[in-house]
Parts: sequence; C-alpha cells; structure tokens
Amino acid sequence: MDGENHYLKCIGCGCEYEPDEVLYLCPTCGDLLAVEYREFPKPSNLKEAWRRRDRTVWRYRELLPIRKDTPIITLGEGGTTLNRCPRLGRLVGLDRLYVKNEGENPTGSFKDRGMTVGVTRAIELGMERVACASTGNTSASLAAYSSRAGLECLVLIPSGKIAFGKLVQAVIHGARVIQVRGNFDEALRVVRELCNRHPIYLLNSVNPYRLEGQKTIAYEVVEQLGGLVPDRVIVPVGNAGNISAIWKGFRELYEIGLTGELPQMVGIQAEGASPIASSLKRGMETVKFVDEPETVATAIRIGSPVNWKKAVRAVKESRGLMETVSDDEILEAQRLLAQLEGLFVEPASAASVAGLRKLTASGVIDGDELVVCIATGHGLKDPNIVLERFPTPVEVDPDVDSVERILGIKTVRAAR
Ligand code: AN7
Repeated sequence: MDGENHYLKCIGCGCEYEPDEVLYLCPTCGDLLAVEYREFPKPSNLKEAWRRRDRTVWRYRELLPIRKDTPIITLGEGGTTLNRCPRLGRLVGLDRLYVKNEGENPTGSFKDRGMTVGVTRAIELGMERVACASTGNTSASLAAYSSRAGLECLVLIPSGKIAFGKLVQAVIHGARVIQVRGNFDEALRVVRELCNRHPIYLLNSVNPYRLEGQKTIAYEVVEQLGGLVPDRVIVPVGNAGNISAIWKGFRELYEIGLTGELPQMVGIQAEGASPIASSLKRGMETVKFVDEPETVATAIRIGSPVNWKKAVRAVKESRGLMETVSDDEILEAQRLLAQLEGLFVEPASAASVAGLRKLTASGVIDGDELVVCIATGHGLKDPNIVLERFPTPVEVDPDVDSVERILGIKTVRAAR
C-alpha cells in the first residue's frame, strides 16, 4: 500500500509490521500492538495546519494512521468543551479544576473519537462487516459510524446489563444486536473468536486504530489550556484503552516538541470491577482479573481488561496511580457534577470525579495542581439510575394556590 505514514509495533517483543493486513495482536508473541509513526512533522508545521481546521478529531490528521486520499467517515466528533469547574473545585480544594465533557460527542461518548478512525480504517481495508462486544457506548458508537459508512454492524452485549439509552442507540442505527448470557468479558471473548474465523473487522479497543482516535483528547486538552500540560489527568478505567490512548497523546506531543512536560495519569475503577487498580495498589507486577465484576457504573463493569498492560505502563511511565471508588461515591459524584456545575454525566464518567474527591481528601492531590477529569459519557445514556435515586416530583391541580401551598409561600396581593 502506498502512502502509509505508520506501522504496527508489538508492545511486548517489539516486532514491527506493515499495516497492509488485518492484525489485532502480535503474530510473533501474541501481545498488544500499537500504531507508531515513521516520522513526526515539524511542530511549527503542525501548529500552522491545526490552526486552520475546525476542532474535531481530524484537525490532527497528520498524527492519525489514515492515508491522505481515504474518504473519512465522520460525524464531527471531538472538540468537546473543557469546563473550568470553580464550584466543584472549591469543594475539593482545587483552584484549577477542569472537566472535559466527552458526552458532547455525536453519540454521547468518547468512543466516537475512536470509531471515526476505526471505521475509516475498516473502509481502507475493504471490510464490509464490523463487530464489537460492548457495555453499551462502544456499540452505540459503532452502530452509528457503520451506518454512516454503509457497513453491516454486529454488536454483542451482556444480557440485561447495558444502560437503556445505549441499547436504544444500537437498535435505531440498525445494528444486529445479540445479547449474550454472560458478562462483557465473555461477550468479548466470543466476538474476538468470531472475528478470527470470519472476515469481520473487530472494533473493540484491542484494535490499535481506535486508540489513535481517542488520543486526540490529550491534544485538545493542551490546546484548550493554551499550551499548558495538566499536572494530573483523571480517567475512568474499564477495558483500559482510553487511559492508554490519552497517555500516548501526551507522550507524542512531548516527543514532537510541542510540549515540555507530561501529566501524571490517574485511573479510577469501581470497587467491584477493579482488577488493575487493586493489583497495582497491592504492588503486584501483573493484574489479577475479576471473575464476576459488579458496579452500578455498567459501562466499566469489566473484569478482564484487554489493555491492562498498556494502562499499567501509562501509569508507571507517568508516575501516576490507580484508585478505586465505591458505587455510593460514584453516584454522589454524579449528583455533585450535575448540581454544582450543570454537567450531567453517566455513572462511569462520574468515577473520575469520585476518584478526585478521594485523592484530594487524602492529600495525594495537592491544592495547587492543575487537574483535568475526563467525563467520558452523557448522563442521558442511563436515565433509570437517576429515577431510582431521586423522588418522583409531586403532582398538583392546575391552579396557583396549589403550587403556593406546596412551596409554603403565602399569597401577597400587590396594590395596583
Ligand atoms: C462512559 O462501551 O467498554 O477503559 O464497551 O463507556 O477505554 O474501556 C465502555 C467503556 C469509561 C472505560 N467511561 O473506558 C464499552 C466500554 C465510559 C465508558 C469507559 C467506558 P476504557
């Protein structure tokens, strides 16, 4: 193939592969693959090119593994707001706290950044069918992008365990949806096997092209901070692709010479689904998987994260850490974001803020640090979790007196 600016490199044995065939794991040792670039453009050229483009994932196309002549499958993903959060900041004792609202993406989560690149890659490879296993957001995103590309889409989901809004998205986009009697890890095992047997392109985050799209979160954060690199970036972790991708983005900016610092990566897992965080906290070198993961944050209800090795590297290289949070802490963080800052995020996303509260309270994160929390998905994805927790609004007859009685305010007649 002409014009490829990248190759695939094994993170274990270091073997390199031309990107002219479908590869998910290293054929030599079976470890994960990463996209690497033959040469990075000059920083001044990049800055100049980026300035002229809209704030979407494709603003950074020199650093994406897609040929120049390939038609891009896009829905305008990326360019999400980096909200400064003074009220939440005061609560946790931080002056410089930001939340990046990935719920603003076309299908309501950061997955769209990965899918625009992954599905465009599927087109480059001439694939006609795509598939994924999903806790919900990946399937919603893949369903949308494959419709846009005219590809057939298959999604496997854990039976009864994905949020209502996400299921609805996969259905309306016409994906073939199959519920697996089992958890996400089992659904992923099945779909990986299926994609090995048939010409179906796998778009879970074991596919390194997806992570290339997701790394643009890092590029945007730095641009939105006017060139500053945060001291910490806090990310909810499930399959551990996103934290690895964001770290790769920061590392590339540093290698290119666009930044002079690197952030510490902080990964947050839900207590009942915390294979990486629990293993790291115990000082283990490998990760002990969780057989029956459980958490209210269904998006990150994952026990055997495929990208654990990349994530552990991201944490160690950045001198960061992982922490766990309880379901109660997650739901309280969701409420605080909504009521202090006007940001409605799904429970998995609130895990980053729950982690922030825990780490500021314990003094691990200092008051003068610049912290960015990644809010990964929109709150409307999972409305049931809210209705279960808050009382149903009262009902009144259609007259002002009834409303006043409820509010406990007396009628005051103003003289005309
Ligand atoms: C809102 O959709 O795994 O650590 O199948 O939906 O990169 O897995 C979702 C993951 C965080 C964790 N926040 O990201 C899926 C899926 C939200 C998510 C994560 C997910 P990774």
